[in-house]
Amino acid sequence: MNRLFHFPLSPFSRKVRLTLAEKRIEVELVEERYWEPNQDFLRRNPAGKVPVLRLNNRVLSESQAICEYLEETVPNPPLFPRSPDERFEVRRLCAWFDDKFHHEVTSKLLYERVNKKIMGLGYPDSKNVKSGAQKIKYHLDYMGWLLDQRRWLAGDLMTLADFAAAAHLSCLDYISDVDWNRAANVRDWYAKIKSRPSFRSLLADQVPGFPPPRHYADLDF
Ligand SMILES: N[C@@H](CCC(=O)N[C@@H](CS)C(=O)NCC(=O)O)C(=O)O
Repeated sequence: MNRLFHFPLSPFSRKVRLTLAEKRIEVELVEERYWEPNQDFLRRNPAGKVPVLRLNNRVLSESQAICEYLEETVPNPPLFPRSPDERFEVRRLCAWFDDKFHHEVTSKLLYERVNKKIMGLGYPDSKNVKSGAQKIKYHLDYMGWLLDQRRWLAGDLMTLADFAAAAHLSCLDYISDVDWNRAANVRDWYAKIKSRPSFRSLLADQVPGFPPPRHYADLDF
């Protein structure tokens, strides 16, 4: 049985879930409390991070490496364009969201408000929350600027870059930390992604103690 060891509000897990669903690869989702000691989990991924995918008896970790492996082994539907220049742009933007956005926004808002509580690490640090709330504005503006020139973030096709971005933003939307009124084209982009069948399982996620706001699963938010 193929399995994805994940955590519902892990953006990296979400990127892989979206890729698997787009490519219609069925997996059983196994929730992993990665912060608790677990030898089995460390054997699967010595880095101690989710997501980990068990696929046809292979154990795969690192979300970008997993998604690129899936792209190569199950090419349809493609989540990368053909030309090296366009593929470069997809990879650049995946790194933008998984490195820069993650460091400046996701870790400052989601990890402070939710992960700390779940892991028993105390209260949010208000300095970090303030910084994340400030920085997300710049990222939404950057996305708006990209979408002024392109239909999707990396070009005229929907790609893994859109899923990387949507994975982070959907986690933040779960805690109402995205101002969708800031840029109409970003809101329209998210509405398009959110209405894809691959997004359904993300919209059904529930984290005990943190009920999502009503708009989170609403396609007409
Ligand atoms: N580069 C990794 C990052 C994965 C990651 O940081 N996952 C977080 C959960 S969102 C985690 O497992 N953190 C545990 C840790 O850093 O020890 C990937 O893309 O898979």
